[in-house]
Amino acid sequence: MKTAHLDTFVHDNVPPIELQPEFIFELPELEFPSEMNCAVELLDQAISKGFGERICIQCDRLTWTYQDLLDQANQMANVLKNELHLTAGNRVLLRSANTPEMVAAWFAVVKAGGIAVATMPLLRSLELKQIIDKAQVSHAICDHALKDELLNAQKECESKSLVHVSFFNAQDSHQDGLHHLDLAAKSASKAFENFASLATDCCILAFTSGTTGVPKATIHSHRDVMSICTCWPHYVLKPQASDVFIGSPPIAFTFGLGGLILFPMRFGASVALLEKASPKDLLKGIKKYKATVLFTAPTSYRQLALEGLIDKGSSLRKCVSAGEALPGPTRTLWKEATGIEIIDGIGTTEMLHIFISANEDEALPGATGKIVKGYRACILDDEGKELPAGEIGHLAVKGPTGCRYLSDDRQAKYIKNGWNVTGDAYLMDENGYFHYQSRTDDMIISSGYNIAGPEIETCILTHPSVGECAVVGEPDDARGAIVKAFVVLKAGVSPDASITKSIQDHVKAQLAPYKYPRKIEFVQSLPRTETGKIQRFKLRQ
Ligand code: 3UK
Repeated sequence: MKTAHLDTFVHDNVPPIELQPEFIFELPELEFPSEMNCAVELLDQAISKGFGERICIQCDRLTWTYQDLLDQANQMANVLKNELHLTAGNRVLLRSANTPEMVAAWFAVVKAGGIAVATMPLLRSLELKQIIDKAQVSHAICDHALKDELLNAQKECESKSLVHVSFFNAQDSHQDGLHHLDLAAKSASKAFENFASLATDCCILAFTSGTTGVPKATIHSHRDVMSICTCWPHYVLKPQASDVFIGSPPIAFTFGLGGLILFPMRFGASVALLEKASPKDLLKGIKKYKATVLFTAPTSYRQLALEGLIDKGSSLRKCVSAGEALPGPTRTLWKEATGIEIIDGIGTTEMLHIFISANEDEALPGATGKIVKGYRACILDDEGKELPAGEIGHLAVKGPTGCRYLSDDRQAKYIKNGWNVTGDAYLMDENGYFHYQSRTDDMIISSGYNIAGPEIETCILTHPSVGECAVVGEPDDARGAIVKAFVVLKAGVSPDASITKSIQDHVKAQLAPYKYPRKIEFVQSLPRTETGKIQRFKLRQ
């Protein structure tokens, strides 16, 4: 495999070919030219298509057209190249909430042939340090308000690879000794000579911490980015140029990168970016920007619906849920409140975006959906053999994107016979719908029974007093493990023995009796990752 990069660090650290998944390009629209830069495809091409004067990004502070974003990105790219000595293949860390400047910086980096390493704003110096060392980051672009943790991380790094740090959106930037990308960009040229990358060159490293452990960096190329823009959005989401996208996932989470930046731009639509995205902030944003396409996680849908924050009169027309399994009761609540059927989809950082999903017409409550065009999926047993319909096993998928960790032993665990194995227990039914069971390592084995926590969670969520819940296995001498539920009660309900019994009876009445939660602990909130996932390992401790 060749590269156009001059700095070949990532290229030199891709997994060996025998540990890579099989890539398939069965759709004609996935035949990309060998030379391609996805930033040019999505941004410069939008101007060529005549979208220049359309709104691209809005936020509290400003509105940018496609032309504005191109100008900003080109000016930043010139500064990166001419002042900060960016070389093709260098890794550039981005640290910001979801802001227009973060998007401009992302495009600037990718246009210049750099590799964007977007990070979540809540990360602390220790976590940033791990990322900088792992990816050998040479440049960082950071919102001035978030500078302290980054500067600390830079000092603490073993590798000393991070040499150029630049800031934007400083309130008062006079002679503070720091480099200010936005100020420098003002006097730079709006014309930029885009880097002629190969389609297979890396353009982003997406970090994923999984449930525990040292973060892994997944390698994605220009072709991967264009592939995810081609498959799920065209065949499932089907947005229009008039759509206004909004949502909660950070751009550093590939769910957010795709849903809030890449996909709207692919269709000439626009995005309203929120720096904070609690359910209340989302609601305010939906009203203010008359948003039509919402991307968020299951809990956010549940909260918006339960608290009566949303109604049928909203501007929304499409709602996408990912990151965690969407419980049937949450789908129903949302439909009752808004009249909208949620589009569920499972994606992973390794696969870059969604590969199993169903649109509004095909949605089947309790199932994630069917395989997205361009991908293939099956269920494997523990030995890696394909299982027939109806049997629970390991979800395996392949398509135009796939898992490539940057120098990481865990690569071998994700790939089986060319399939990407996501770590999820699923079953496929006779109609090709995929039904989520649990994470494979979260399966509870009690008295010899395999119990999938999410099934019990779904049942508990239909209890009228329950706000949120999570189910884990608790070690037990007699049974191996017992089912334990952590429950957040709805406002105004107080925890006592009668509620415990009422929830237990509710489960026993609907599921096989061995599945009922023998223990229930009431909590104020559930521990979650920044991407909205319940941290079950914390509950098990
Ligand atoms: C779980 C789901 C059931 C599942 C992601 C959309 O979540 C994303 O990526 P991550 O790497 O996590 C992947 C894991 O999350 N999961 C995600 N979506 C669903 N489980 N139903 C779902 N709809 O365990 C999976 O293995 O953080 C999601 C797009 C891009 C993404 N990166």
